[in-house]
Amino acid sequence: MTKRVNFRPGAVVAVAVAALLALSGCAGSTSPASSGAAENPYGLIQADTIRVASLGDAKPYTFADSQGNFTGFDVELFKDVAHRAGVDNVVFTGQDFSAILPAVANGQFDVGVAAIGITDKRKQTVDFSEGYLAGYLTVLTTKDSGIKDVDGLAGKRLGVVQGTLQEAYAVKNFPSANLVRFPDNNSAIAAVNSGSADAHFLDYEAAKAYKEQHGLVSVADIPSFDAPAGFAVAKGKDAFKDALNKGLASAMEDGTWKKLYQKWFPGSPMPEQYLPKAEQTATPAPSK
Ligand code: SNW
Repeated sequence: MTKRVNFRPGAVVAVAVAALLALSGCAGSTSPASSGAAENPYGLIQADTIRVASLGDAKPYTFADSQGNFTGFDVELFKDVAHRAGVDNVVFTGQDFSAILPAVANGQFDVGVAAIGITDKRKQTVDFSEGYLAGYLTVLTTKDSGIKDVDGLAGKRLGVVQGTLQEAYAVKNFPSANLVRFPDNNSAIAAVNSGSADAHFLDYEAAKAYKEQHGLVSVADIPSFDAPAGFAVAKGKDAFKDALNKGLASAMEDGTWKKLYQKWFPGSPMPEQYLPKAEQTATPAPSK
């Protein structure tokens, strides 16, 4: 039996259109919606780009420089890790801190990078990479505020950025302070400088930077080692999270993490757990 080959012009056009679509990249890297697992293994908003929700005023973790470019420890570390995961196009956008995790959870961004401490509560909203930074929460005030330690916060106006661990810590541990909630560090520091707040409670390294800039003083450093910072990703993006963890581990093991730490946090005590294994001493760092 000879099968009759039916040359229908319509069918030929349909095949040609399909081939063209495939070639033109509609099924490839630039199409957000139609990208399959093969072209977009990490399930990114756009396969060749990582969109990062971050902060413009958390120097030296994440901040926008005078040209508006994002830089800092977290930014450089994340870009290095993204490169190891095969993505070099990394776009940072500044948000209010309290907006970062919701925006990651609902898919407006691929990841949140902003010294975000990993906690069980936050894990209800997002997944986290392994930790990459563990440090202190610092109370910053003016030289003449009269506040000498955390007991001195009683009856004083203490700034916190909404949604931070500092806010939660202050609610729990500084019940006699009058908390003033700010959207970001810059507005809180402006309030301290103008006298409308007495102190601001923020991350150690950011406090150090503001201290140098405005002649402020720190009166308490509270360990936050139980909430190391991690990269926040939407729940269930396991391939993405695994790739970030793999990149992070190799950035730690080959000394890149250490180099960036020394660049951005000169003189600060170095958490040992992120150093190359050969450089870790036998005695583990205290966990509190
Ligand atoms: O818990 C610490 C961690 O140990 C390290 O010192 C980096 O900062 C923290 O993750 C706490 N960071 C705050 C938070 O997660 C504020 C973040 C911010 O202002 N960018 O709420």
